[in-house]
Amino acid sequence: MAARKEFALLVLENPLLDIQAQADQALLDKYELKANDAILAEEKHIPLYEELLNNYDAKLIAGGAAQNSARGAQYILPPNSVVYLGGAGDDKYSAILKDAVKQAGLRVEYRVDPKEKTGRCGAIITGHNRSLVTDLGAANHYGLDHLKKPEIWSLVENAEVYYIGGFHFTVSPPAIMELAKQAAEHNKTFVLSLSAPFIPQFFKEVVDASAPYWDYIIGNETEAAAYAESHDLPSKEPKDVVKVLANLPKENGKRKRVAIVTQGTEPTLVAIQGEDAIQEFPVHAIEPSKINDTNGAGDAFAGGFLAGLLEGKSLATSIDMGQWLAKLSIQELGPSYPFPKQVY
Ligand code: 26A
Repeated sequence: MAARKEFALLVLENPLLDIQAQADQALLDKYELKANDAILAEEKHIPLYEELLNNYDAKLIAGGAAQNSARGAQYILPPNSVVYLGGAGDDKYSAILKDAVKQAGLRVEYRVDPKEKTGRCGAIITGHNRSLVTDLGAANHYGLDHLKKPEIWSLVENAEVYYIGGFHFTVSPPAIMELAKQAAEHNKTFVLSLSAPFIPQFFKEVVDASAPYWDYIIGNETEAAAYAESHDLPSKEPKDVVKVLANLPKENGKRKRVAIVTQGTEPTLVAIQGEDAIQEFPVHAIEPSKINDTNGAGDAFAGGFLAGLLEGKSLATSIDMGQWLAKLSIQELGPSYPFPKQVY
């Protein structure tokens, strides 16, 4: 694939600012949160953000799952390789996001909403777990009005690979489907992440509508289990689910679907459409004392993997690039990457 082409990777999802802090079980209990989860904020969660900032010494860090992946891919790729779309406000938080993407060299084309605030995500770190509570704000107002603007659509037409964070199913399924169809029609690569258990669970219909367009589908073991549950699969085992995902009906017959299920420190599983064997790829080992937090580890994996795809690397090397970038990211505070840059 032509890595030399500028902005060959186009990414769509929800730009968010993470309000991240180390906390304890008491805070999780107070807001009825699981230690390891990602949810949309309800009314009762709104005071959490102030509480994190005032009482837990929270840090403001650029987030938004696929924006983290986009920064990660651009971290590896030559300048001007990745462009990211999503909705943001015109405020202090979006200024912080713009600084972070600038450092990574990521081009962003936000739909700037004059009235809504930039989305925020409370990231509560307890040990190696993270609980994410998102108030989407302006990110929730993304849609075809922006995607179909001539200057944005020309970026879509120019790109070779589309990466959509599944969290965007809560925002604009029509925008996702537009990219999906564009990919199939022009034999481009469509990559989707399941993002969180609640996506295949509660957004099943729109996820399923996009399934025929997946060239690559990426999830972790909890997302695979949620998919299995909502689809009444006979087994929730990652090994079984990864095979089902790879073999769902597919629109573009020119590309075999690849399904990837990560499992934390356990090996990453890969199934290819029509093939019996499941491949396993070990993660890059890390001393537990070197782990800062695991917020964004999965996003970094996707970013490294996408960079490999863009560079035309083999599947095995692309997976390994994902594992490598995830290892770098978990040593940083939040979903970040080390500077000066390291080289794969
Ligand atoms: C719609 N939701 C819930 C979300 C998110 C999200 N990104 C987009 N949409 N909930 C959490 N995140 C992001 O996930 C990253 C860690 O993987 C957080 O902002 C965090 O940076």
